[in-house]
Amino acid sequence: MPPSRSKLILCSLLVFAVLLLIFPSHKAYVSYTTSQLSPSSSTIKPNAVIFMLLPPSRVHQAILALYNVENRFNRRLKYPYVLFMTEDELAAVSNEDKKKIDWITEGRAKFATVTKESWDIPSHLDKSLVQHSLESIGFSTGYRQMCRFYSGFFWRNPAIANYEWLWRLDTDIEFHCDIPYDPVQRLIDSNKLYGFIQISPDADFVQPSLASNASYFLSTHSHIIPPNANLGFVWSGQSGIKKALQGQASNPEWTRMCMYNNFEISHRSVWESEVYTKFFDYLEQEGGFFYERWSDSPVHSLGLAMSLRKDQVMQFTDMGYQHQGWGYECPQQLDRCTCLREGPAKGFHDNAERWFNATELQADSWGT
Ligand SMILES: Nc1nc2c(ncn2[C@@H]2O[C@H](COP(=O)(O)OP(=O)(O)OP(=O)(O)O)[C@@H](O)[C@H]2O)c(=O)[nH]1
Ligand SMILES: [Mg+2]
Repeated sequence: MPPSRSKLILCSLLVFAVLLLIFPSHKAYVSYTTSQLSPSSSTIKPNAVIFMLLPPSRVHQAILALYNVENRFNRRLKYPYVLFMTEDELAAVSNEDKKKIDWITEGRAKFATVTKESWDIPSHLDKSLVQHSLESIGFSTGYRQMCRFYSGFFWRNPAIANYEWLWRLDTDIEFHCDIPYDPVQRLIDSNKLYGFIQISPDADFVQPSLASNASYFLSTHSHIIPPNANLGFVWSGQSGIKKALQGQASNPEWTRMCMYNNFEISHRSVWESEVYTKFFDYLEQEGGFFYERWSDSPVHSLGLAMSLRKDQVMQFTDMGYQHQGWGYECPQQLDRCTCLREGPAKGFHDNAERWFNATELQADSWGT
């Protein structure tokens, strides 16, 4: 007797369900090629990921940050999250916390481990010098590992290696405004490669030789530096830029201006560029991530200044983004913001002009 119509439908549904289990839906995000960076159809979802690095002691803080990010924009945008930890750190995260994260992010967050290469103190370093630096400059080994990871490795980690747009957030952050648009799409539509909110100076006494090393690198690699790179962001005035190009600049010529990169949306080509990868490799050999406290914020900024033009960067000013309880921009007259322009937001200045109005090298000065 032939099977009834309803049995046939039931069977096909079962087969379909089994197939879905065996072959989960293919990647939900379409890749952009670099040539598609020009204005694109907003119906194509950017291939982007939001990622954080955190030790177990910051899991609760991360949960609050994720809840805020979901409420402010990502429940709508639905970007996936990757939460980076070392293997040992990950083993210390409770199932209860994992389930909370799963719930808050509607299953879009996954934990990933940092590779040993990107975390362990490199074997070519002198351990006694590292120890001396930890005692004299301060900043824990974990902090320095974090700075090195963000300086040279995050984009290479297998968990985010297939994403084109990389959106870093820290655990100690809060958005005071709803974000009703897609910031990644905005970068793409505007043909930008890097998005930031704020610029801050970093201290030089904890990284006494970073600037002179960057200047030496610049002088030995000037042939690969793009002609309109925004060198004036990190080197003071015409004379500072010229000295830097000659390999003779150090802290006095360094503006110490840094992208405040606890919020940072970047296209991976920024980090994969010949200039940036060679710059990081050079710094790594010099050992300053552990002999001093070279931070990822100035390292990124020195690298960006050597590789990007002013017009390849975008600032976001309407997010009410705050890091670690410090000063932030509470935008005027935006119903979607819940911040007060008193307290930490009072008198806030984002220093964005330090990138966009930076000194430009006179055309005939290159290489002189
Ligand atoms: N896995 C791991 N993550 C860390 C460690 N230290 C810091 N992080 C993460 O790295 C990010 C930046 O760390 P913070 O300590 O907030 O550093 P910061 O804001 O640059 O520095 P301060 O302004 O000096 O506090 C945060 O998201 C932390 O969760 C660590 O030892 N292990
Ligand atoms: Mg912080």
